[in-house]
Amino acid sequence: MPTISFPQFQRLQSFVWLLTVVPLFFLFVLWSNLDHDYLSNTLSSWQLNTTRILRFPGHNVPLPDPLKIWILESTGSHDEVRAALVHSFGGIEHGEITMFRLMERWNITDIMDNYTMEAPVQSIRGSQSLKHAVHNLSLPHVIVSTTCEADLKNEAEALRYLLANSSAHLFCTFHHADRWVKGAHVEHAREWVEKGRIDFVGLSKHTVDFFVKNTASQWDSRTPFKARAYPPVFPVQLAEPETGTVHLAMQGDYSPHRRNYRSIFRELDKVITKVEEFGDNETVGLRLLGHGKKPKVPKKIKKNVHFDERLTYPDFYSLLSTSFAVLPAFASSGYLDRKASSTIPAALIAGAPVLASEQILAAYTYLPREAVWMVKPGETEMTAMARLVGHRSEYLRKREASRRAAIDIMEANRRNVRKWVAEASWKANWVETP
Ligand SMILES: *[C@@H]1O[C@H](CO)[C@@H](O)[C@H](O)[C@H]1NC(C)=O
Ligand SMILES: *[C@@H]1O[C@H](CO)[C@@H](O)[C@H](O)[C@H]1NC(C)=O
Ligand SMILES: *[C@@H]1O[C@H](CO)[C@@H](O)[C@H](O)[C@H]1NC(C)=O
Ligand SMILES: *[C@@H]1O[C@H](CO)[C@@H](O)[C@H](O)[C@H]1NC(C)=O
Ligand SMILES: *[C@@H]1O[C@H](CO)[C@@H](O)[C@H](O)[C@H]1NC(C)=O
Ligand SMILES: CC(=O)N[C@H]1CO[C@H](CO)[C@@H](O)[C@@H]1O
Repeated sequence: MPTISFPQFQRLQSFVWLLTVVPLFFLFVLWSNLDHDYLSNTLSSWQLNTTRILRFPGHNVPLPDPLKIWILESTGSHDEVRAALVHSFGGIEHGEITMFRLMERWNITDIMDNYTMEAPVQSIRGSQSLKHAVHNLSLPHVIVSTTCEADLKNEAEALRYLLANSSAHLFCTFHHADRWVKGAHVEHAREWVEKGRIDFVGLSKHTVDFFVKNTASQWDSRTPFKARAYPPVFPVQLAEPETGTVHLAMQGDYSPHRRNYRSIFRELDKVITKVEEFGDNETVGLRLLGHGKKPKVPKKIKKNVHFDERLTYPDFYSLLSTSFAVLPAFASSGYLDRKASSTIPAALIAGAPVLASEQILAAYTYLPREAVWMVKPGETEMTAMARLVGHRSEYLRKREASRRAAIDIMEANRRNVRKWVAEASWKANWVETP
């Protein structure tokens, strides 16, 4: 029988020792980086990578009861982002939401009224009343800013009051990752950064990356902060789709700077011809759901192009939900690095497949491949559509995958938001732990 002689054993032992210590060392470095180096915030993708910050004890952190949440929107825009934030923060047990918003548009409240909430919206007020509320109401633990670029300016006085006179944590949702190098809103936000009381929230991982790497890296302070990725998705009741027309949809501002209508119109023919080949009396409808100055439609395709203007949100999502494909048709590459397009979450909310490229999937990491139509390299959006219009059973699968993805994202959002708030509670010691 072979025996392990002493020297060999010793070598083995030191090898084992190395095996244990080296990974522990790297793990230690990784953890401490995740906690202290703000560049690590690129890891805070929506996929729960924040769980890797192990020093923070996560779910065991107690939250105050009640947990007071103020949701702020001072510009009268970004209704969908507000609706999503209300749904996600509304999942926190023992929460109480007070909403300060400039206005309600296009019946978005009909959608929000249908949410199942742990944290009910207890009162809805005008955003201008925030400056009184800080004197009259009991102060919040959490402030959620929907349009942080503007809210920090419009409600600067009230927010500075909260910074000085409460322990509230600010979730600052930014929309333009490139507009945070300097300015009054940046100076204000950095006061919160210095106190460790702000999380920046971007609407897709790519905008968070841009914010952290290209924008905040120009600040002259290295105080760590967290930046989170948050896909703004919320539930709506959807009608069952009809058949007979192949609906392609584009949504948003009709401005040519936002969507590339020209090339879509030029090539819509290809799809129409393809559908006519099937001989099933089917037609192609290109629905443009939006507002603004309408683009000029070539005569040839006039009967195929429909402008659905100024729809209420419930109508908008039910119309979008019948689309065979939602076309992003980005007119600028900004939607792939510094801005998050509302088309992608809108399609998921409506449960309709997006026509996506590899670049779109890489930027919008929450969009699963099985829920989209893929444009192949070298194809235009319309050549891809002409290739795909016949794939009806695949369409049903993709529609299902899109609906499934929305549900998964909403659940992940509620879990993530709860965790972010728990981290703030832990840092601020809102609940004394014995
Ligand atoms: C929108 O809301 C208003 C007020 O609640 C209501 O009168 C109207 O019918 C709604 N419109 C639609 C299209 O649902
Ligand atoms: C709200 O829910 C009710 C009941 O399910 C439904 O009839 C109604 O259409 C929903 N409203 C919206 C705007 O989703
Ligand atoms: C709150 O305080 C302001 C002044 O600080 C006052 O004008 C207002 O009437 C008070 N009450 C309410 C309900 O806002
Ligand atoms: C904090 O509260 C005190 C007392 O109400 C007030 O005088 C002070 O202006 C507040 N701080 C800020 C920055 O608003
Ligand atoms: C096709 O459409 C025409 C005119 O709308 C109609 O008369 C015909 O019955 C339709 N054919 C089929 C197969 O649906
Ligand atoms: C940016 C990043 O690191 N994302 C990772 C988050 O976690 C998931 C699952 O652990 C990884 O697949 C991602 O790559």
